[in-house]
Amino acid sequence: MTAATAAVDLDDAYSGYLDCLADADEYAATDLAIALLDAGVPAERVLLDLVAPAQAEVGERWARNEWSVAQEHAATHISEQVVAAVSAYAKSRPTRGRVVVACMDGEWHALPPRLVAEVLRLRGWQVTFLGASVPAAHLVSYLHRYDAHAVALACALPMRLPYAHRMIEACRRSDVPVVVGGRGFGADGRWARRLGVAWAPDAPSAAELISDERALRGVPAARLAHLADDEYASLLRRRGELIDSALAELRERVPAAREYTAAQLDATVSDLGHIVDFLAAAVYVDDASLFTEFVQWLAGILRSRGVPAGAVALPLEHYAAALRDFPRAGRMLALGCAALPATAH
Ligand code: B12
Repeated sequence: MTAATAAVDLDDAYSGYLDCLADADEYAATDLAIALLDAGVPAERVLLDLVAPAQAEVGERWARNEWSVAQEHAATHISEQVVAAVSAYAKSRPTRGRVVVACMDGEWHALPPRLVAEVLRLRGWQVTFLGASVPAAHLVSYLHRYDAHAVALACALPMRLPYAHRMIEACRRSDVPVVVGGRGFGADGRWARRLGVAWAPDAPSAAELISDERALRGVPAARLAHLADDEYASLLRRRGELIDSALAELRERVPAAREYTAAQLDATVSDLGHIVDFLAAAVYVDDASLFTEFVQWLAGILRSRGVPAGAVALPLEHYAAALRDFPRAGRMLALGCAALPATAH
């Protein structure tokens, strides 16, 4: 089979694969992937041009409130099964050193780095995949024990960047080169550059970087001098108090909020917490776009669930008033408010 035919088949297969995910039919999904492999489509293409974009589409359907959390979980489980089946079919055997692949502490998006791990395996690396939320201290002692050539760390949520930085530094102290990836570092990897760590946009680039130890180690240092103003640390200390007071104001100003069910209350507290966490991460990397992108995303998520954008404006204004003595956070909150549709205010 030529590469061109394989590409056409993969395009056709993509919509069929999404149908399998929608029907929660893991047998059909696995058969479809194995049929592609039988037809000569390389395993790497099946992982990166079928499973990966389908998972991104799953996320879009959840964001538009077309799919429930349960449907997303079912689809993700099927994709995990398919990745395992593709890996078993490929039967790759290691010819190169060990690479440890792990999610940052508090990071539960294990499937994206799993795809990276399988691509590295296909390219001959001996891969140890540690999965979701690995505590920094445990990762470091593991690296010492197994003499890793490199460690690949995943972060899907920008709000985890301060923790990611701590973890990157811990790996560095054990002298193991680090490559990072995932949506959490920004589409162009700008927050990885800010943290002074090598970044790869996708699995093939990660494989190339890992083969080039000089490139991995020769990354310009972190640029975090702004942290001297202590805004990030103070914001973290005030997290609980900020969420409590924002919730109190919401209940005072929006009568419907006083009647929230336990589930609605949970979701509200979680959203109020996410606003503080994304703001803190934006302050950490000193980039307002991290916060404004999040605010627009949150407004979109709530809009598709029938919640007006005013529900985002109110806590932003509350936090801005409470954080009057925080110039950088204040500027980011103002930009966040401005990024909301005019109807929100
Ligand atoms: C499945 C899923 C989950 C599952 C994860 C299960 C699992 N086993 O992975 C669960 C249910 C746990 C989950 C939870 C949450 N999720 Co989620 N999730 C997803 C979803 C739908 C798919 C993830 C995936 O597999 N993507 C496919 C991969 C292949 O895409 P990728 O990231 O682009 O990966 C490529 C590159 O980025 C790169 N890469 C990725 N990782 C790495 C790592 C390294 C080392 C390297 C080098 C490269 C690299 O290479 C990959 C392949 O080439 C995404 C949607 C999406 N677009 O990704 C949302 C998504 C990431 N989740 C989102 C959110 C909001 C959450 C929650 C906060 C929801 C909530 N309210 O609780 C929680 C947070 C949990 C946590 N603390 O981690 C948002 C994030 C939005 C934002 N503003 O940041 C997304 C984008 C959904 C959306 N459209 O809004 N989620």
